[in-house]
Order: sequence, then C-alpha cells, then structure tokens
Amino acid sequence: MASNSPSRSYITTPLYYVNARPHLGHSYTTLLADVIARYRKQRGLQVTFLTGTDEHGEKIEQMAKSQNRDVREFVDEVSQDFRTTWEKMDLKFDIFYRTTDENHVKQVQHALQTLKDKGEIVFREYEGNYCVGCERFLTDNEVTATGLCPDHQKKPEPRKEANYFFLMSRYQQQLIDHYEKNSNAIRPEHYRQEVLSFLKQPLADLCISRPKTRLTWGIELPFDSHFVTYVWFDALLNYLVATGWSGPNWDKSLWETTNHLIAKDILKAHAIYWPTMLLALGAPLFSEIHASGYWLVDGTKMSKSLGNVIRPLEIEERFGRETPRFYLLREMSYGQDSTFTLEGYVNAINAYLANGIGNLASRVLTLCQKNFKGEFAPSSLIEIDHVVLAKRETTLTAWNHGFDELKYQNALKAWSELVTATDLYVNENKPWALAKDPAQAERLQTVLGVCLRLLQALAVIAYPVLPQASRALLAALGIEADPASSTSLALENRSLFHVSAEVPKLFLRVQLPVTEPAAP
Ligand code: ME8
Repeated sequence: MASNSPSRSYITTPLYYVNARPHLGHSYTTLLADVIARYRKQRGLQVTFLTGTDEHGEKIEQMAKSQNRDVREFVDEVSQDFRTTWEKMDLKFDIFYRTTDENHVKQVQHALQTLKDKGEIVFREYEGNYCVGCERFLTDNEVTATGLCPDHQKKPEPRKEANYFFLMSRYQQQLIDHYEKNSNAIRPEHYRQEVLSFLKQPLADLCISRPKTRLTWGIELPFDSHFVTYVWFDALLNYLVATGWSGPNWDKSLWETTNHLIAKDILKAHAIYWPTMLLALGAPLFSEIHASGYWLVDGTKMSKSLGNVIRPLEIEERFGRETPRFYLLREMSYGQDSTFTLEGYVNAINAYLANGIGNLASRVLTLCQKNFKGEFAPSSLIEIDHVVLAKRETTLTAWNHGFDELKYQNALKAWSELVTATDLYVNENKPWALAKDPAQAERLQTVLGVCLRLLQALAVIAYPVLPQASRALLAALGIEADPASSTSLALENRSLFHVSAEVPKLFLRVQLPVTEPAAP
C-alpha cells in the first residue's frame, strides 16, 4: 500500500434486501469486505466495516403479504437472519445498518427536504417499464431481445404516474469529469469504462417517489404525505448517514475514505444515482467502488428470485470453517462472472487446504514433536535454506500486489506456491532420514526450524483470508503474537520455537456424497 494512503478506511457492502434469506452471492461480498478489513487492519489502518439490510419497497411488501405476514415482523426476522449468518461466519462488521431505523428515516427525510428546498426535486408525470425485482424503471436498451429484465427474467410492467423527480441530469458532466480524472473511482477498470460509456447518452432524471395508493411500505416524503420515497433513494443514503451526516459529529474524514463493495447488478445505482445525490447534497464523493461479477450456478446468476441458491452456512458446516472464504476468493477472477460447482469446491479445499497447508503443517509439527519434544533452535543456515526463506518476502509482495490490484486470486495462488515450495524443501531435505543419523542432529534442527519459519509466514500472510486457521497454526508453533497486528508482518527469523504437543487438524479432506444408483 502506498505510503501516503489514508490511515482510515470505510468499507461497505450493499444493504441486502430482506425479501429472502442470505445466499452465497451475498456472502461473497460480505466475506470479501471482512477479508479486506482484516487485511487493512493488519497493515495498521483504522477500519470501519458496514453491512446491513435494505427493508423498504415494493418487493419486500409483496413478499411479506404473499406469506400473510405483518411487514415489520417479517423484515425484523429476515434482517436478523442476515446478521446471525454473518456472525456465525465470523464476519466482524462494525455497523449493522437497517433502513427501518428511526434515525435513518429522519435523515432520509432531512436529505429530501434539503434537496426540495434547493430546487433539486420537481413533480412530473412519468411513463415507463418498471421491474419490481430491480425496483427501477428499465430503459429499452436494458431489456433482452424478448423484452425481459436480464437479471430477473421477467417482463417489466408498463406504468404511468405522477411522481417527484430528482434532477439527476444536472450532474451528468460533473460526473463524467470526476470518473475521467479518477481512474480508481470505479474498479476494475472495465466497469469505469462501462459507466463512462453509459454517461455518453443523455442522463434522465430520477423518479424518487411512489404514490401511497401503490406502496405504503416506505419513508414518507416530508413535503407530500401522499407519497413514499423510492427505495434506492432511501437505501443509498445509509452509507453517509452511518458516518454521522448531517449531525454536528459528522465523521467527514472517515466518509472521504469510503470504499463501496458491490456486484455489477447495482453498478448503475452506485456509480450514477448515488454520486449525483452526493453532489446535490454538497457532500464529498466516495473514494472507490469495487464491483464484482456474479456467482453463477448452471450458467445463470445465483439469485433468490431464480431459486438456485447455495446457503453459506450449510456449505461451511459441510466442508469446514473458513472454506467459503478460501474458495470464493481463489475461484473468482474479480470483476468477472464465476461458476460455483460443488466438485470445484471440494477439489479446491482438498488440494490447497487439506492436502496443502493442513498436511504440510501436520507433517512438520509431527516431526518436531518426535525429534525434539517440541522445543529447538535452528542454526547454521546454508544456501538452500536462505533460498527458500527468501520466498517469504516474494510471497508477501505478490500477496500485497494481488490485494492492491483486486486480484485476490493471484494473491492466493502466490500463497499456495509458498506451501508447495515448503513441501518441496521438506522432500528434498528429508528430515526423517536426517533423524536416523545422530551426526545430522544439528542439520535436522535447522531444516525443521526453516520449515517452522515458513509456516509462521504462511500463517501470518493468510490471516485476512483464514483468520482462525492462522491463529490455530501460530498457537501450534508456540507464537503468541497476534496475526492481526501490523508487527506480525515483519516475518521475523525466530531462533527458538516451542512447538505445542498437540498437532492441530487445520483442514480435513472432504468428499461429495456418493449418489446411490437408482433402484431397478
Ligand atoms: O441490490 N453473485 O440488494 P440485494 C455475486 N438492496 N454477488 C451477489 C450475487 C451473485 N449471484 N447475488 C447477490 C440490493 N450478490 C439492494 C442494495 S445498497 C444501498 C442497496 C450480492 O439483496 C452482490 O453484492 O439484491 C450484489 O450487488 C448484492 O448482493 C445485491 O443484493
């Protein structure tokens, strides 16, 4: 990370709709936010990580009603489900934001009134095609050849009504200038280009109200009680409100470090609606948007409306703690779509975690126990020892580069290569053979000491992605230092290790259930 980077960092995920329970697609963004938060904290930054739920709007009202549920009770229950899922997955958010909170409602009304007073909101008639799934009007360019919403595979409904409009088009040029000047404002780059190319067309104004005759589950407009606020206008404000805007204790310096994590489905709302709202309110723009592609199942987006979802907790329970973190980061090339398959999952866990780091740690620690009762000091390093130890630095550099470039896949590949290099070092130096020759006792100590230093580096580097495994491995190496602290990254050369008597099972081999042949 560049030396002039800010010392604070505000990382946000989308606020998820509470019309259905969390699935692996939501988990990807949330666990990535957790990984980035831990990565930045490990580098000494003060991080604030926000996630939460988006609880107003038509589709939520429709879903609650279709189940004969009271809407408030329904949103409370699903919001809690999101919260509990993240807690069980050990995702350490600082703020869990709900758009039905009283303060949020108050601040959204304040923002609306401010914009109305400034002449940024007008009343108009509008006609268009509305997708309830997206909760927005789709233009003709956005629907498929057969007129369907590409994400929800449903025909948007034609609607004509009088509504309030936010004069978003006023900010078109300012937005173009901003994105042209700030190459990191939207990452990866192809999404910035996509937004800039979209902005070449005239930008329409944004319809920000819904008549109560159609929808009551929303925030009432402060200047017209016949309408509620459009759910996107309400929800996007969460990011700013959570930093204390518009009160006397607004943490503006935190706000200025904002890094929004999203997937490409909501790029337009975040890269166009949101910054124009900020410009109109006179607030600084967020620093960066990071957009991922989709997780696909059988070629289509994993989504609650399509019903092809994988549940994060079920996966974790079945295949082991922290395995979704590793697999999802290792498998997805950030910014592109990726296909989730159970076969791919099982293969990755076995190859890199169970047979990789898990097997390596258990091999080395068992040899240490057997030969030195867990305590020993490496000495007199020779050339091959120095060569393999130097790979710690190159791995850390590649890891950091991967994070800086949003190429998490590359970071994890570099880490797995260090596991392989360590394995190779063990195979070439044959500590089990050295153990049989008393004249080689010192060399044996050194070889195992080199392995322990490598394991220490592997644990410290992997901490943001595998925090629990990292802690378990360091504890087994007898190292008390917290991998979350920035000093751990110094990759010290320990001269004495107290290896614990118990060899931890970091990751177990997993198997897909064998499908029984159908009865004749
Ligand atoms: O859009 N692949 O909420 P939402 C990757 N409430 N990421 C996925 C995914 C998939 N298949 N499915 C979901 C909303 N996600 C609004 C946001 S923000 C102020 C309001 C993740 O519940 C991804 O982060 O539909 C995506 O952008 C988000 O969930 C959409 O969540």
